[in-house]
Amino acid sequence: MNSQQDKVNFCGSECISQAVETRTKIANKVNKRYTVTTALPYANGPVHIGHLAGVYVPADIYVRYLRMQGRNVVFIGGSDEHGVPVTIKARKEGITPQQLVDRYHNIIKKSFENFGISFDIYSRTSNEHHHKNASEFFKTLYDKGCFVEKTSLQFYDEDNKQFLADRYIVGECPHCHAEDAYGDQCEKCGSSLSPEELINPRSSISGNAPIMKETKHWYLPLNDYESFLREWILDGHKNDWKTNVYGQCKSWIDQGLLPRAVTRDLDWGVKVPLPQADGKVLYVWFDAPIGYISATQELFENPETAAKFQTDGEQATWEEYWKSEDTKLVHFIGKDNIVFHCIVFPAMLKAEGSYIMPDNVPANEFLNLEGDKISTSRNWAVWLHEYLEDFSNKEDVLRYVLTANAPETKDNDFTWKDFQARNNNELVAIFGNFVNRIMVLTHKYFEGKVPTAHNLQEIDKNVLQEMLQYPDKISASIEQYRFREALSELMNLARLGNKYLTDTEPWKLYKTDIDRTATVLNVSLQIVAHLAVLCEPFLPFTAKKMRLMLGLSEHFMWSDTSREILINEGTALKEPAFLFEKIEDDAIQKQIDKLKNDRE
Ligand code: B3M
Ligand code: ZN
Repeated sequence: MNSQQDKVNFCGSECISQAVETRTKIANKVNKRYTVTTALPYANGPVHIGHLAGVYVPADIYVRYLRMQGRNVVFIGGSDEHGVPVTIKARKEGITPQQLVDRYHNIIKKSFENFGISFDIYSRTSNEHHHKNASEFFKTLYDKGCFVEKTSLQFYDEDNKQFLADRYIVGECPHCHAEDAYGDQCEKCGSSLSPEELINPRSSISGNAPIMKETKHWYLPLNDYESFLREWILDGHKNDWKTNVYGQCKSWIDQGLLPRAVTRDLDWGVKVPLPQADGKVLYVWFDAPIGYISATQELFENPETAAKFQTDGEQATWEEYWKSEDTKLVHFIGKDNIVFHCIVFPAMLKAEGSYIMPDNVPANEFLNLEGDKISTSRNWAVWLHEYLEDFSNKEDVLRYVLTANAPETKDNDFTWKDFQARNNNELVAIFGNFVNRIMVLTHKYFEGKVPTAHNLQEIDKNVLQEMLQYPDKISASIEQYRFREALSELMNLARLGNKYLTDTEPWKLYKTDIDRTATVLNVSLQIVAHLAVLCEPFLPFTAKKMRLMLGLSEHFMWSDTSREILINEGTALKEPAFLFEKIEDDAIQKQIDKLKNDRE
């Protein structure tokens, strides 16, 4: 008979002290439902570590954590397949825009799957459903009289008989005088531009100087939403939005908002659904955020994917996730997308009238690579699909490094040396080593079965008590979008385990006191099991390996970690296997050489 069976704590329930209090505080903030979106990457190239660090890993940590809390959450992603960069690249390669986005959508989708980004749906904006939905959204606003129609002079390429929107026009930047600034932005100094500001503009298709020609477009008068935005963001979110996000919003609003064109003269995109709008499509930044809504609709229209989201046997609807006040909407994005998610899209939703506003927009800063800006055009990037060719089964290592070094409050630098150091000195030396030592000792002394804990000494009680503080520490950090801090707390729990081992030295005890050895290993195994559960949001592949290795059949929830005992005595452990392995200098040198050699 197994005396530890069904016990959750060594000393009875009264010792779950303070931990519960903090947890209750956090639980009070629980929302009925969560809609978590991630910026839709442009399907004009594969995704790199900057994407993962800035948006997808933090969002995935957040969502996995919410699910482990038993919260009701939909996690939305998809490819942004419109916009001028897609058409320019397709033209260069001599293929259709559709062929181009088909290629990259599949590569991107696969990369996210490979890294464990656990979307409930990963959709795309070239699909029929989205076209219909975005076009209806536009029509609703049009019918309500939300747009202003304006005729203006715009650049036109006479050779190609085409208006030159956004990136089709290039010229000298009026601010930093870089040669090849685009009509919508200078990549050198980061200023956002409008085409007529460019010095010596030319068509990026023919290279010729364009003429000016009249054209009509529809504008969303952002100026009409200024007081709403002021109240909602500047008064309402001063304390809970990140300072970088709040600061950008404040500066946009204080500068004074202007009407923004939501249509373009292009043939690739969602057709403007008006009879007088032949040859015009919705501006990519108008249709793309609607893509979040389209994807949610697709999720709930498909009985297979919708089945997961029933409450009390009732089928949920997409509207609940976008229109109900008890839903918390969170957009994960990079800093260059702040204005669109905090100003333009909310103004669109407000204009429509039936949608909720995002509760938070935890935008990250940028990740640089070896001291230089990541650049697709200069091929200065670590591409996710290529990383896995060289480091197969090391998805969690990259997730770990990108979280530990995430650009949460300022731009950060990814270097291969730091990647190696964090793997070798943290994952291997602290986390992996602790787990491995306990596994090996249990096999050596107790035939791989969780031994019985006898009388607990002060040191055991203290370590257990301290262990129980971690779930709340990690929760509190995650709920505030501080993922680096959360991860470092997880590592502190592994450090605690190592210290306990050093202090108790079970390998010495074994010679004189088997019962004491058994107790120390039982307690250590509880720490290992807690690590296995708490690491899941950050290191999902490792969590799974650990569950298998520990022979844990149950898939634990976050609240289970308030128990001291997660693994019962007598449980048969599998053979110890290393969770992480050392990365040698030559593997790192190879990556550095590759980066430098492939640079364009
Ligand atoms: N595709 C820009 C980007 O990838 C854009 C995001 C759309 S989110 C609706 O940075
Ligand atoms: Zn510039």
